[in-house]
Amino acid sequence: MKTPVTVLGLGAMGTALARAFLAAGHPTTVWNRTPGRSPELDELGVTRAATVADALAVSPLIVVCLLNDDSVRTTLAPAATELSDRTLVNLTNGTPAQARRTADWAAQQGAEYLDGGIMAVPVMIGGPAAFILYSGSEVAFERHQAALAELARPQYVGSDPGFAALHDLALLSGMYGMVGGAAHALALVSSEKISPTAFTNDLLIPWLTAMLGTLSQIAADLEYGAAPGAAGSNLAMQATAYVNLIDASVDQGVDPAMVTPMGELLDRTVAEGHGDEDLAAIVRLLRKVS
Ligand code: FVH
Repeated sequence: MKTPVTVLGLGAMGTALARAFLAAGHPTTVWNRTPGRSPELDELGVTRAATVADALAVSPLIVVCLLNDDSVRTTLAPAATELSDRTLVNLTNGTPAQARRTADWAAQQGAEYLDGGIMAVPVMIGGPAAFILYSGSEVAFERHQAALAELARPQYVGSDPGFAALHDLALLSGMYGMVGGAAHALALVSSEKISPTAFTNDLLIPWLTAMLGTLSQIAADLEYGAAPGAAGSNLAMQATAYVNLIDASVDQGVDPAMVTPMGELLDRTVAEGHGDEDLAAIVRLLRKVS
């Protein structure tokens, strides 16, 4: 028999997780604060627990996917004694500090702890593009890796329980930078009679795709250092051109709120003497190291 699994939380993501476990043949018990949520799971054979304690009692593997850290703590605390000898996998979005605190608390209850960062939206769960980052107990990860693989490709990023959250938030930073930049780009073109769809499909996506290749170079410069004068697109030049991006936005009636901070960072980096360097200098500035 496949490992029985409990899923706490039947929001959009928890429901997708429970559905994937059920589809893979795992006996699946669920609990949700608001009872009766996601009725479609009933015909897939889910078991609904009346209380959190009941839900924890029946499975060695407990997956929690709630709104935030507060909801995880208030949900688990009253049933803490049921966590002994369980593996607690917390896929709720949170900070590294929250993950480390929950790991300490879980250890006090006699549970193994894995923190996770889901790199997918609900519809991707169980599909090939989804992956989930895990950190914390390596023993627990190896024991339950096959079950966790039913949800998404599992990627273990270290024994520090905070590392999954750190990687998750770093990846989300990259995503929000991209969608924020795209939102500003679309505001600019739609200030004229330009098709947002054609602009996005014919120009924006190919451009961003081509620029993705530069990220590896920035990372390598950061890690190993760039040769002096090696910057192909030096920051002083970029800071000068960036002013046009702000001015044109204002001229077109577009709020520059999304793009102004990057201009300020470019200016600061140049002012601190790094105008002949590439974008790795901005990373150093953000990390406040010289
Ligand atoms: N959905 C997504 O695209 C992203 C993908 C990446 C990972 N995130 C994180 O996953 C967590 C859950 O997200 P979700 O999409 O399932 O969120 P909702 O559909 O809003 O469901 C929220 C569930 O949390 C329950 N809940 C809220 N507050 C409490 C509380 N105080 N005590 C107990 N449970 C609580 C809520 O229950 P109910 O409202 O139905 O009673 C839902 O089950 C999240 O960390 C994302 O950042 C999703």
